[in-house]
Amino acid sequence: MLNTATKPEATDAQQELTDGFHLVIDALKLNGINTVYGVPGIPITDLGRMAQAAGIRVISFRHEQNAGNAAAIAGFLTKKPGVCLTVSAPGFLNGLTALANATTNCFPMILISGSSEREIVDLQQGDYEEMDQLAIAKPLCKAAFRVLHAADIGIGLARAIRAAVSGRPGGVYLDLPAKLFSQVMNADAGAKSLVKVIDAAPAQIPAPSAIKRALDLLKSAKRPLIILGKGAAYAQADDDIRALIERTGIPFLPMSMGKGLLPDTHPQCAGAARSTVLKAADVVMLIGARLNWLLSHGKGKSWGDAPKKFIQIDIEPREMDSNVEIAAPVVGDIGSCVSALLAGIGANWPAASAEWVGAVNSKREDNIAKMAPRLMNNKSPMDYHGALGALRTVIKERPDAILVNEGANTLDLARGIIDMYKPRKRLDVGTWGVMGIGMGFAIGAAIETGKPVLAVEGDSAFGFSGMEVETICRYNLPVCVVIFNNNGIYRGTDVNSAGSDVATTVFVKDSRYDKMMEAFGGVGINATTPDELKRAVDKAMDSGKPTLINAVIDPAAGSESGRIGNLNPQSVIRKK
Ligand SMILES: Cc1ncc(C[n+]2csc(CCOP(=O)(O)OP(=O)(O)O)c2C)c(N)n1
Ligand SMILES: [Mg+2]
Repeated sequence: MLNTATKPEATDAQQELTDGFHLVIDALKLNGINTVYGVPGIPITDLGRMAQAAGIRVISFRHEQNAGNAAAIAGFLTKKPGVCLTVSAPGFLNGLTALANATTNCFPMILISGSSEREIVDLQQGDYEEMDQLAIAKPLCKAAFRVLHAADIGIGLARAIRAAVSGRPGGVYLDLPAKLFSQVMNADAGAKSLVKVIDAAPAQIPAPSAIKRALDLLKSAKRPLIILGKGAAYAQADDDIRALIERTGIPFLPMSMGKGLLPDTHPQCAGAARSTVLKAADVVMLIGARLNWLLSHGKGKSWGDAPKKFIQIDIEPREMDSNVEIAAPVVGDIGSCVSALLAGIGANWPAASAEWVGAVNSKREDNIAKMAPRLMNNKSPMDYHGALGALRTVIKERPDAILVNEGANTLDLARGIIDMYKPRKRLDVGTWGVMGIGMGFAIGAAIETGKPVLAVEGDSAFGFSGMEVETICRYNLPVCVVIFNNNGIYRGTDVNSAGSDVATTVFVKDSRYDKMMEAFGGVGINATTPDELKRAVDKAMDSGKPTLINAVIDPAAGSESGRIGNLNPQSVIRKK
């Protein structure tokens, strides 16, 4: 049903009217967008109220970046664009970081921002929150549109939805100037102007010749490897991906957010033998994974000297040859590509060589065995391994729970230690390694899935979005935040060699983050041993109550920048 207003003075030919506010809401609903994340203010406060009154769930945040991150992860989890609604200039800029991050990570998202009066903005006459938002957004997202007339709202939203989800998904900016909202038009004409987007992300079928080339290469491999990226998780082609891997018997390596597509405990999972398989493989098939810095650009030391050939499955043709030559590009959506590969493989595909599979397995078993005792230590204060050993069991016992993870050591070690069992259950810092996704992702995931969320956060990482614990309490979300409190960034032990200020990487010692949660009526717990931590998390996950656990970690346990310390530039004249 369209929302309508009746013009009071209309008499004979009484006209049903609608306006920009109602058309935006109707257009969202028509396209199945039932949740919006945002922060209210001029000119979108009433839009939020009216959307809520019209049955859209409007989740109000404390900062737009977190609302934007919630929208972005909603897009990743549902394949529908997550919508973030912000005010002009500063609110828009706060949301823009999340939009740019969504674009980099290929998450479909639409940032809708109110904006100030075009006539004044364009003459730079100093309007309230003046900013040429469209121009600023353009280079940071996949597409950017502005709607000036109420009659174009339907088309504007349709274009935004298509741009966000079709082809390689990404962030879209939609600029709605304040004046648009109160523009009035005939309700029938308004209803007709709306567009229900049909087949927003059309299948992109790979060429049969590309499939044949890929299979020929794969068949010739002696030491094949499949790498699963977050694109593979996004595709929701879980059964076919699993069948492809199991029928070929090829070892697979999941990227961080590709974890759980097949369980990390699957006999073909090479996660615990990563450095060995990257070096030794002769044919590598990338499924929704890019050869960016996270895979050392497909060359150099981590890939070893053995010659390699790549098969790459990606929806974006320009991804091919981005870093190294791709011998067999397969361009199409991952679902269609994997199903075509499966059809080509048929029933008689030769199993991967026992020698190769055996070598990978023995390396993996060695590494797992080496790690095992460290995960069982019950030290106090905890080290990362002891604390993560406890959380690993929590997820093993609750494979449906969603794990959000950010930090440096807290991220890198959790990624390796906590096994995932189901697809799209691990949400983290992604391509940029950005801090600040924590509470936004946790809230978005809880709202979209209704599943319990465990957010494992470095104390620094948490600080970027920490105020949203109030939002978690306000909406009574089943989120358990565990803060790995080591008193700082990487370590809590740095000292400033000059002056009286503390070192740049340390925080107030022995802070009690659990008290923050208590301030808003949630459960706060201070845990000093892995056993205590496990008990507290179990309780939180079972009760579904908003909980924050301050996990006391040895300030000396971490290392600089976690696993990527090598990326720090070094001064050669550091010590005079
Ligand atoms: C937006 C943003 N700002 C800064 C950084 C740099 N950075 C990387 S990790 C990190 C925090 C690491 O500390 P913490 O979260 O406490 O994890 P720990 O290593 O101590 O476990 C920072 C600030 C970043 N990645 N993103
Ligand atoms: Mg820390």
